[in-house]
Amino acid sequence: QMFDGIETLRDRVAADLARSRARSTALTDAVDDDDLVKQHSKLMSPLVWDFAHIANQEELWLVRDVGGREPVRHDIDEMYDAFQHPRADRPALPLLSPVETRSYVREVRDKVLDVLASTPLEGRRLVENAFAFGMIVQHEQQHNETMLATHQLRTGEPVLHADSPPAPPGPVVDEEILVPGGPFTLGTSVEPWALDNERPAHQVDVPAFVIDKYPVTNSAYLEFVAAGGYDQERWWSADGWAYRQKANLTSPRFWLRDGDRWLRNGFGLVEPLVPDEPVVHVCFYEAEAFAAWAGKRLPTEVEWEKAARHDPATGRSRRYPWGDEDPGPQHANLGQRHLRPARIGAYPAGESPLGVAQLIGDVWEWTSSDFHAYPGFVAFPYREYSEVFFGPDYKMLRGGSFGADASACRGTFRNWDYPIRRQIFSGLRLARDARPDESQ
Ligand code: AVJ
Ligand code: FE
Repeated sequence: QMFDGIETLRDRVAADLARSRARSTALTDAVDDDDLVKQHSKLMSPLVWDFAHIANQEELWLVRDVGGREPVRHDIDEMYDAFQHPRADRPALPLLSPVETRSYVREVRDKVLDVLASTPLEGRRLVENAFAFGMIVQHEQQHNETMLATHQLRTGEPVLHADSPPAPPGPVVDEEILVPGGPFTLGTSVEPWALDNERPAHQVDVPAFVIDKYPVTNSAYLEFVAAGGYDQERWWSADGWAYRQKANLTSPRFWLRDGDRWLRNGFGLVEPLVPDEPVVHVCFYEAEAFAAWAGKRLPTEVEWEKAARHDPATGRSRRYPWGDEDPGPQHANLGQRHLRPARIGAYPAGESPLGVAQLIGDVWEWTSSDFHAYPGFVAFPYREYSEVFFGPDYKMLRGGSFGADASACRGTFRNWDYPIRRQIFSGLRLARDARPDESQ
């Protein structure tokens, strides 16, 4: 359905592998060796751990499993197993040095390219084998986004550089959009690289609701801060208020107060807050409190996906808000092309049929939903990818950020994190129930 032929598939996998590796290399070459092995925050791994973990997963899934080859470094599997060592403990491990890591990463990749050239990608093995490569590309890109968040936490002079995102091409009118009630196809059974938790496609009935055209901006969020929202318990859930007190939250992470104005630190560059840029680095509890203060609520995960994928003209769910075409630079701010979210209105070509904008890219959007399996879920290729995280501990985020790569972001893609996390590139969009007079 999606590949024109086997050689196109092989070329596409090779190109995606090269692209994710160029990004890992750039993120690790940007800093010196001390910086690579150091822990910039207890929330994150040293960058050198992520890099070797990327190669170790690639070795496990592609060299050993798909390729049936001998292990490259069986002895380090345990050290780079995320389930064996929490992030806070990783700097104390006898990690491979930066030099050893780079040579391990290269050795694994050489074998992977050899496996790719000789692996059957036809008939019954296409799905399994191609998926393993796609999963590994997405895995590297997801860790690249995590490494980008580590960069945001490091102190010192800026080391990453990128062009500014596009400006809105015309006047921007923020508005609410009614999403009519009725059936919608959630998830996918055909998207080739969709992970287990996005499957299978199934119909859900979604009552009419209203969602904002754009994500919440810095200026809107600043009104909440200025109105004393962080000191007014009534906007916060019980857990949210307890965390706000414990962590002494007073504004989004990386905001700095300078007299009567606010600045923001983005990758070491301190500058005035851009009013019409989506707010980023808020945790779920802050998102929830802001929504309550604004007289609205967060969308559920299902509502978010319906706003993003539902085409009322055909009743069909699209791959992306703009259609079935893979994301291009005209559609969305993805892939670390820019080091910040784009101002609202910057991507009219990325709007959904109902006119909801910037759902993909810019900032991950918190939803009110916990992480649950879709009916008919089958863990694949391993329980530890999703299944062990199901339950009430995690909240779902949708849509990807400027740091998410297109290969690891689609209309069906589901991300999750603890409700206290704010070092990720997370923002929000507001929703509300439709009034009876609206939903006719
Ligand atoms: C889907 C982003 C929550 O980073 O923990 C990386 C992705 N899984 N390695 C994570 C992942 C295994 C995962 N998230
Ligand atoms: Fe991982």
